[in-house]
Amino acid sequence: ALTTLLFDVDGTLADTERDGHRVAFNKAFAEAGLDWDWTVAMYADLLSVTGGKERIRFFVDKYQPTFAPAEGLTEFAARMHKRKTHYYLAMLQDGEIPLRNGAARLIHEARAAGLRLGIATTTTPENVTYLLRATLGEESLGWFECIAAGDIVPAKKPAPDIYQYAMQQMGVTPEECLAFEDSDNGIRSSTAALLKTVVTVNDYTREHDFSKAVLVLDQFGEPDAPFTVLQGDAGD
Ligand code: XBP
Ligand code: MG
Repeated sequence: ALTTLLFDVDGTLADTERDGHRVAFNKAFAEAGLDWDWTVAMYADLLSVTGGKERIRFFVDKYQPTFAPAEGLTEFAARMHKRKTHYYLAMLQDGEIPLRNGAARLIHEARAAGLRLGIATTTTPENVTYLLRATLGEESLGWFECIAAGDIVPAKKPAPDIYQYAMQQMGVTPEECLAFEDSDNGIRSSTAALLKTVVTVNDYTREHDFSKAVLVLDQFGEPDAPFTVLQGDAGD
């Protein structure tokens, strides 16, 4: 029987990428005196790589191949990423990034139904706690038995490791869990961990391949603004 819901964060609980992470990366580049501008369009390509440090290195390799920082690319990316995280956390703290439509309702209803909750994300741990605190309140940090995030597993999504880590921490099997994702890398990770997966799409992921999802929705929805089923049967 279903006992546990496992949530992705970026793109699933909140639309964090276009107006959050992307903007924070650009602020870090500007602060460092670099004239790099990750546009909305280019960021769709950059999102093919999960993890902010990994994404910076991917960008340099592909778009700035002659850029060779004296400290080395790994160190440079780590240093840039620290500043990016600083700017991103400030945006969360200022309440600039809301949860997606229906996400809070789903979490409240799941708790009321006695379901266990966990998080499996490639983003930095503080990004999750700041988002939850700013949107659902301080006490919501305790609603999630496991917040599996960032570099806790070396192989980020699409590898299954972060979901397997979360399930191991919670002592649950894939059969009793349902995962919530928004992207190709996300569903590759969750299904490789043998998880049934519900997808809510967003502007960056609408065209991704979700053939392995049990259900694809445009959003979680609210009673007065219901979701549209894009694939599967919400009655199952
Ligand atoms: C999210 C990510 C993260 C964020 C940025 O993917 O790939 O890298 O874009 O966060 P998913 P950091 O939703 O599949 O977990 O910069 O903290 O990595
Ligand atoms: Mg995601």
